Amino acid sequence: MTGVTGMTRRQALRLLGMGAALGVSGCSLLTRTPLPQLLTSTAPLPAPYAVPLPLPAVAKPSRTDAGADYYELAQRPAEVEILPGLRTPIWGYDGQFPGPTIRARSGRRTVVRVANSLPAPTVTHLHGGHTPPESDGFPTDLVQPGARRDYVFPLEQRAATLWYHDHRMDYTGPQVWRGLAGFFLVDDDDQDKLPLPSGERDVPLLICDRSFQADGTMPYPARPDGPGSREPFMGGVLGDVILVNGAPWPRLGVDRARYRLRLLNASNARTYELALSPGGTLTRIGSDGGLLAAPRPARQVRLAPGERADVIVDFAAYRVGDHVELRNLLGEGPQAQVMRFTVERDARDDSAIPATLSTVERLDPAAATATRDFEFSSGDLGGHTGWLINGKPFDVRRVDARPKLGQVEVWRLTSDVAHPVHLHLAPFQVLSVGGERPEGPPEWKDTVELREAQTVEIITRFTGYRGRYVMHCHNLEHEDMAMMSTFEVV
Ligand SMILES: [Cu+2]
Repeated sequence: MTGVTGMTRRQALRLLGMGAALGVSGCSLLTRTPLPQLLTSTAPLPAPYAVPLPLPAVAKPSRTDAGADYYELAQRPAEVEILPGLRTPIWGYDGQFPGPTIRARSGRRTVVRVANSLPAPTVTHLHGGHTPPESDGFPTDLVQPGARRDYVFPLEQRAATLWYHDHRMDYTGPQVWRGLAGFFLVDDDDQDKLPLPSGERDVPLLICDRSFQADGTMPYPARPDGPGSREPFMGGVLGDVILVNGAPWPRLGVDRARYRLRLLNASNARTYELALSPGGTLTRIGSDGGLLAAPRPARQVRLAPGERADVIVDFAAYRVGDHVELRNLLGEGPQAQVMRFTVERDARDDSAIPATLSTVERLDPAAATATRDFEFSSGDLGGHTGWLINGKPFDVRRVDARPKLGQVEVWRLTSDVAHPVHLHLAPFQVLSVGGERPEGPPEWKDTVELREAQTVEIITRFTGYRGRYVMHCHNLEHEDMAMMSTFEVV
């Protein structure tokens, strides 16, 4: 394996990071490394907080038996009203955007039959799922138009906020952009015993950005001359409309009570730093991989593409009639606004935030049997720029790492510009960020943001299944332009 060697390399990367921070025209100054670009809408955009927050439909199993629950989802084109008065063509699971929410149970086998009625092949991945390889949505395990596939999820994993989305090689960006994403919530007995807000006060919020043409369509930048040259958007596509559960800057009326908000950044390339205005506490109780050991109050919560955070907001801290905005501190103008809560009434609240939420085992680096280095950078791919891991583009015929089943490994991830890195199969803990150990007890994650010119060390144990999986950048434009690597659990 190629590794990051010594200070010279690191100093060089730090310089590149400065370039990225000073980027002009969407490029890093020193490297010409492309940064995400805003795609500007030509449609008239609604005033913020004019549209009520929709909640995705909860899917019902088509049948259940002693061993499993069975769901059927049809991927199909549909037209929906996203901007008031305009029809927007989408591709949706069951024609919906977001797709139906699946609520499943830890340890209960869940089989999802995906039928493809779209004019293009698809792949479905359960993000955060501990899934056998044949159902994990390897990027070339295509479901052709007219075909269907049963994805089998044993769900031998703890309660967590997962999501499912398209994962087709080279086309994940456009296909998710068109609407192929939805929530998949796993519950378990341990979580059920806690007095956390539930029912109508347990609200999934799928946050993403899109742009709209005057006719209501959500165009996605074309690939002018083949893979790898989606210039100038190869750094990532940003929309100028912030959608929550598929609605632009929506509003939600709430009781003066605690709410559990399941925040998911389902954007292609936009990172959020979420905060309440006029101020307030977001108490983090869960990460990508389920409940934390203990609640962690925060003023802001940062989410890179693919990441989730479960937070509690206690609206009893406000008065009836107050408006509480959820804002993105990294956005500008309308992109700094996400949604707005209005405190409508006093109400009884039997919920609580227990001081102990769960038990999180700390993985011990001394137990690691291997340490591997992965460097995420742009590079030349024969005349055009591509996104590479250890200098190589994704190649389905190549396996870059062969961890052994049951073994603990440390993976050292280094960036040029920011990359949110997602590991399939194996939940991990962050050991260090830029050489510093993160504060607080460990959390289970499946996606971690590498900031510019940064090294993040993660530790994981490969359990459950042997076979072929991927690790990749979850900036979907980077992913589509080859920033993906295959590992095989042996
Ligand atoms: Cu990336």
